[in-house]
Formats: sequence, C-alpha cells, structure tokens
Amino acid sequence: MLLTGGLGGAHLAPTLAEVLGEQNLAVVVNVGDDLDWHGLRVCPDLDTVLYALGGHLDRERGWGRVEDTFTTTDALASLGEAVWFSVGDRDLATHLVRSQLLATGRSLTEVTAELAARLGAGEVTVLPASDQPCATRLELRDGDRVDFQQWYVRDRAEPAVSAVLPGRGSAAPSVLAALNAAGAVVIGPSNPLTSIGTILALNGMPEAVAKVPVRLALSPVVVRAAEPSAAVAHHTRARRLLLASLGEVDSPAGVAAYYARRHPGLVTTFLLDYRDQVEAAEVAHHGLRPVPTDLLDPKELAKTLVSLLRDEALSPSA
Ligand code: FO1
Repeated sequence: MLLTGGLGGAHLAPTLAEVLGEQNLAVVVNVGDDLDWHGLRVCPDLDTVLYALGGHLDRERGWGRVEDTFTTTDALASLGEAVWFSVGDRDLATHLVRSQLLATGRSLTEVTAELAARLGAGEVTVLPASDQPCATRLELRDGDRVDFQQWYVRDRAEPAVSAVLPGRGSAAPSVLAALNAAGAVVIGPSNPLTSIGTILALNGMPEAVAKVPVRLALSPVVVRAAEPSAAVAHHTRARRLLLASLGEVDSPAGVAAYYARRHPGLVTTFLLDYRDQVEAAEVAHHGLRPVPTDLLDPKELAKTLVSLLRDEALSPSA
C-alpha cells in the first residue's frame, strides 16, 4: 500500500504498480487539499494520482490534464470571478462527474473507484484517505487561518505558517480494511506535514498503519540534486517554507527526525537518495534504517523497493 499526496504519488504509484502488479497495489490519497470550487468538489491529490495512472497527467505542470485549455477559467474571469485557482476545461469534466456522483449519495470511495475506471487507471485501487470532507487549514504567524489552497496557490505559499490544522475526520473504512490485509506500507515522497501528516491525523489511521508488518518511507526531498522541473520547484519551495516555519528541516534527516518524533516507531526503513547518503548516519540516529537509493530514477527505485519488500517481508517484522 502507498500513502501519498499528489505530486509525489504521481511518480511513485505507476512505479509501484509495475513492481507489485496493479492488482496488488492500493494507493491511499490525501484529501486535505480538497476544496469546494464553484459548487464542485475538487480533489487535487486524488486527481493527480488518477491522471498519473491513466496517463492523463500534465507532468510539466504537476497537476491537471495534458493539453488542457483554460477557456472556462478565462470566461469566469470575464464574469468578475476570482480565478487564482484555475481549472482546465478537461479537468473541469472530472469535477462535474465527481460532484454529480457524490450528489447521488455515493461515498467519495465509491465515486473515486468509478472515476478510476472511467479514467483508465487500471487495476490499481485508489482510495481517498477519508470519506468525510476534512480540508487542511493553516494557522499563519499573524494569527489568521486559511485553507490550504488559499495559502499554497492564492498566497503562493509565502505567509509564514505557525501550525498545520488537519481537518477532523476518520480513516475511510476501505482504507482500514486494506491496511489490515497489507503486508507492507510505503509512505510516499509527499509533504510530511500537509500530505502524509494529514493522512496520519485521521482517526484510526496511525494504529492501522502501525500494524502493517513492513513500513517504509521515502524522503520527499533530494537535497543534493538539481530541481527536476518548474512545477516541482513551487512544490519544493512550499514544502521548504512550511517546514522551516514549523521548525523542521527540509532534508532527508530532517524528515526522518519529524517522522520519528511525531510517529515513534511507525517508520522502520527510510529511503534517501544516494546523493544525500552523508545524512544516512543521522537518519539511523533517529531509529530509522537508512537505505540509500536513486530516488530520481524510477527503475533504480523500483529495484530497491522490490528487494526491500521481499527481504523485509521474509525477515521477522521489527
Ligand atoms: N496549483 C497552482 O499552483 N495553481 C492553480 O491554479 C492550481 C489549480 C489546480 C486545479 C486542479 C487541481 O487538481 C490542482 C490545481 N493546482 C493548482 C495544484 C494543487 O494546488 C496541488 O496539486 C495540490 O493541492 C498541492 O499538493
């Protein structure tokens, strides 16, 4: 099983699907970034994972659909609407279908399965972390509270944050069932606070994850490598600012320390990039087993995951 936000998961989910076989992979996706936009339920992280699995993701931008147009957004602007959150015309279709299916009373889990089938996401099971709306809010240094997307998009992740306030909600029943049956869980290379932290803040989630025999996490940051793309650059800057605001360090050792402190014993093995292996000793110091690999090469990463998932599954669980 993979726990993920948007961008990080978009790269890892297809790789894990290849390594494990689509029918053996369930992806639990953060729903804290979700927002109601012009009466529609928009689920950025779910859509990023669904689009990545279905081959529709605009990887350049890091979200939305390839070759999308923004005619509707332009028309909204001409009608005097705020368009700081701009939605592509093809992407809009997904929000219309999701909102219409939700209006029939189906759960977000059921609606996501329907969308996954229609978007050609294959046999991978894509699960919202919760079926309840539990949008993340951020408390700013100046005392204001804003929704995650307001901070991340409208305010370009600039305001200093004093606290991440995960939405109140419970882990979706299908997530708990999947975790109960899982042999391994991989915590994806997503924002440890606003993507992974929000998943682990859901009622029932930490206990369920802790029961999974093999528990790996991937560093969301490769400090000693060039920025892969412009889209990731904003993502990285936002994560760095957020972690710095909260006194955390945006480095493999810093993220390992965060997981060890906030969720003691939850993560047993921590994958960091070989370019950052100078930090391996500090990761081990926090009680996580460091495993250097090439986080920027999906093939290399897949090989490491296969050997880890096979070895750890065979060795007595920690
Ligand atoms: N990110 C932006 O920086 N600007 C946008 O206008 C924007 C629109 C948008 C629409 C749909 C969607 O699924 C994602 C969108 N994103 C946009 C990205 C979104 O804020 C991020 O994908 C996550 O929420 C951060 O993890």
